[in-house]
Amino acid sequence: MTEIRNNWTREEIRAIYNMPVMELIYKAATVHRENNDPSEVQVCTLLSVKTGGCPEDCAYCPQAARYHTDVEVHKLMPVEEVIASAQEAKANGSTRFCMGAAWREVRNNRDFDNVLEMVKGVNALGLEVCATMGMLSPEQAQKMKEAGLSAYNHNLDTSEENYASIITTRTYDDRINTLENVRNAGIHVCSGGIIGMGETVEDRVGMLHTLSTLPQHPESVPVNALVPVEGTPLEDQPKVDIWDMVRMIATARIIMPKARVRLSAGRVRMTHEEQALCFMAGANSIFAGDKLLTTPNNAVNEDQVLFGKLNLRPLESFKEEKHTSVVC
Ligand code: SAM
Ligand code: DTB
Ligand code: SF4
Repeated sequence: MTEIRNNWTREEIRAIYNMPVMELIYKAATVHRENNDPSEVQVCTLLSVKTGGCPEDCAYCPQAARYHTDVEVHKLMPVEEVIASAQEAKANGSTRFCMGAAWREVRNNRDFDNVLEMVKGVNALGLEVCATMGMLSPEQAQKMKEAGLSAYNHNLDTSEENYASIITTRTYDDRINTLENVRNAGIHVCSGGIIGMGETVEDRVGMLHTLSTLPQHPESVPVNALVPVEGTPLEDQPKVDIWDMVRMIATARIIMPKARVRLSAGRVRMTHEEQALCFMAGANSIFAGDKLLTTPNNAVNEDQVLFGKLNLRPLESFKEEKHTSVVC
């Protein structure tokens, strides 16, 4: 069994990231097999429950109010519509339902009460419930936990050094604080980042270093390839090279052996063969559904074909396995 380490050095991570790519994939695939069933892939569905109009200035994001994008702004969806959408996701084979809100932070108001109702309702369907809604206080995290939240997504996105070139309206420490609040409430942590924003290899290494030296590794680590959206400052960024994606996934797999490494945004631009390389390198989770939050994603039936070809199996919900609604 692989030793789980929280004392990785930047030098070690840099050396892994820069290994000859075939050696890197082989090592990652080996670590993956020692720690996980490589045929099992978690399928998560995303729903944007509150879209656009966000006060933050994240340079990649089509939902920031200050950029002129085609995103249709929408206030918080009614609880029943969200539950209906979760039911559909379940019918399509998802075991995790993730609700996204374009907020800087969660506020203690009627919207938050409704979010708690959404979490309860999705939980009652036997799905794992995840949310990504910006910063959370310790008290809000506790309430989310009590409502049945399984995991909270809050990405570091890039290295601490590069953070201010991507986002100026909050700090890296704000991000880490929320991750701590989530962890302390007993909610699983989902945190990763984006490549293809013009960052250096050292920034990628720095972000992976922060994630892998948290007191406990995140249970899931999404690796997003930037989806350049017209109207955002990063609209002209070139497509991410597949080998960069493979290096990120493989390195995350080696240093965080048991985390669910999620092949996230950008998958829509990848061929079946490219996605297969990512699974070989240790990715074991995807977002399914025709849409991510606001941008297109791979068609559900196309993913079914891919899973069939590669003999991959969607992960059973841990909740169904145990026949219980208790989470975490
Ligand atoms: N507002 C909350 C927050 O920022 O944490 C939650 C929603 S936000 C859209 C969730 C994550 O989506 C971001 O942290 C970022 O990693 C990812 N994301 C947003 N726009 C993206 C894009 N154009 N390409 C790739 N990932 C993106
Ligand atoms: C994550 O790391 N990737 C997802 C999820 N967490 C919330 C979001 C990707 C968003 C891509 C751009 C969009 O569709 O708006
Ligand atoms: Fe707002 Fe989140 Fe988009 Fe940043 S990433 S602009 S916080 S919705």
